Amino acid sequence: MKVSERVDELVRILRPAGGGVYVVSTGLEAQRALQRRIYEVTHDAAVEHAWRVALERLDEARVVVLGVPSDCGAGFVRGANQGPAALRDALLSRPDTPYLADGVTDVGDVRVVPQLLTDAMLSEAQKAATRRALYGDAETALPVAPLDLCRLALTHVAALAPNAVPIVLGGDHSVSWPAFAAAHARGRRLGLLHFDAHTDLLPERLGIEHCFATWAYHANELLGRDGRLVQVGIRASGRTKEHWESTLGVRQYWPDELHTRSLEAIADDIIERFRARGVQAVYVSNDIDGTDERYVSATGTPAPDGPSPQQVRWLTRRVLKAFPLAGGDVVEVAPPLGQGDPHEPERTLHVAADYLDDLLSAGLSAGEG
Ligand SMILES: [Mn+2]
Repeated sequence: MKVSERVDELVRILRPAGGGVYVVSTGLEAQRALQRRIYEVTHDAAVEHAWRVALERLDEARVVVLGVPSDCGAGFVRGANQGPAALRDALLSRPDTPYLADGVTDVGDVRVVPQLLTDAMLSEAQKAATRRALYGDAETALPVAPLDLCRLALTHVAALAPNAVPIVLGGDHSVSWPAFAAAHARGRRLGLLHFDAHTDLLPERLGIEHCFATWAYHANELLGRDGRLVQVGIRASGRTKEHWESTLGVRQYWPDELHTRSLEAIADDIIERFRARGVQAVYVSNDIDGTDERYVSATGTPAPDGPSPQQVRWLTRRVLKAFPLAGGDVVEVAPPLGQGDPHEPERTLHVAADYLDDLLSAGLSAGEG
C-alpha cells in the first residue's frame, strides 16, 4: 500500500483529535473548542486541514497518540468515552507536557459507534448499514467497530512511522487488546506491565471474547503464558493470586506485597523477570483504577487500598529505564464520574496526565534509539 493510500484510509477511519465521540448538538461546541485548541486554529474549517497535514508528516513522529473513546461499559457505570477528550484537555493545560513536544503526533480519534465493540459480533447486514453511515459505501471492506478500527489505524501508523511508539488514550480497557496486539505484531519480544485493580484475565465474559475484562487474557496468550505479563495493584478479583499465577503463568503484585516490600525490590524483580525471558521492549497498560481510589475516583470501578500515584510512577519509570517503551495506554478515566467529590474529575485527570507524560517521555527516548 502506498503512503498516500494509508493516509487516505486513516482520514476515513479516524476523526481529528477530540472528535471521536459522535455528537450532533449536546457537546458539539465543547468538542469543536477543544479541536481548535489542539490544532491551534481559530476556525472549525481549519481543523480538518491541520489534521491531514499532521498525518502526512507522520514519518517524522517518534511518538504517536491515538484516542479511542470506546465505552462498552466496565460492567458497572460508564463514562470512559469522555476520556480521550478530557485527557487531551488536561495535557494542553500543562506548558511543559511532552504531548506538545516535537516528535509527538496526535493522529486523532477512532470514530466510535458507541453500540459496537468488534466486527466479529456483527451480522453482514449490520456491517453494511454502518459502512454506509460511516463511509457512504456499504461495499467497502473497512471495519466499523472501535477495536477493529483501532487495530487498523495502528497498522497504518506502524507502516508510516516504523520507529514511533504508539500511546493510546482510552476508552474502556477493551482498547488495550488491539493496541497490545499491534505492538506485538511489530516483532519484538515484549514484556507487559499492567496496572489495574482487576486481573482482566477472563477468556470471555458473558460470551464476549474481546472486552474490558478479557484483553489481558488474550495478550497473555499472545505472549505464550511464559511469565512476561506482570500485573500491579490487583485487589478486586473473585479468585486468589495463586489461582491466576498457577493457571496462567502471570506474576501479580497485590497490595499486601506492595505495602510490605520495598518498591526498589519489586522493580528489581520485574526487571530481572523480563531480562530472564529475553524481553526487548515493554508495553505499559495503565488502568486508572489500579491506583488507590483516594487519588482517582472518576472511573467506573474505583477500588481502595491500591498503590499511590507516586508508587505507580516510580515503578513505571524504573522499568522503562531498563527497557524501551514499545507502546502504552491510559484507560478507564471517566470524567462524568467521581461526582459528589468537589476535587473530581480534576484530580483523576491530573494523575492520568502525569501517567501520560511519563509514557510520552519514555516514548520519545525509545523513539530516538
Ligand atoms: Mn482493566
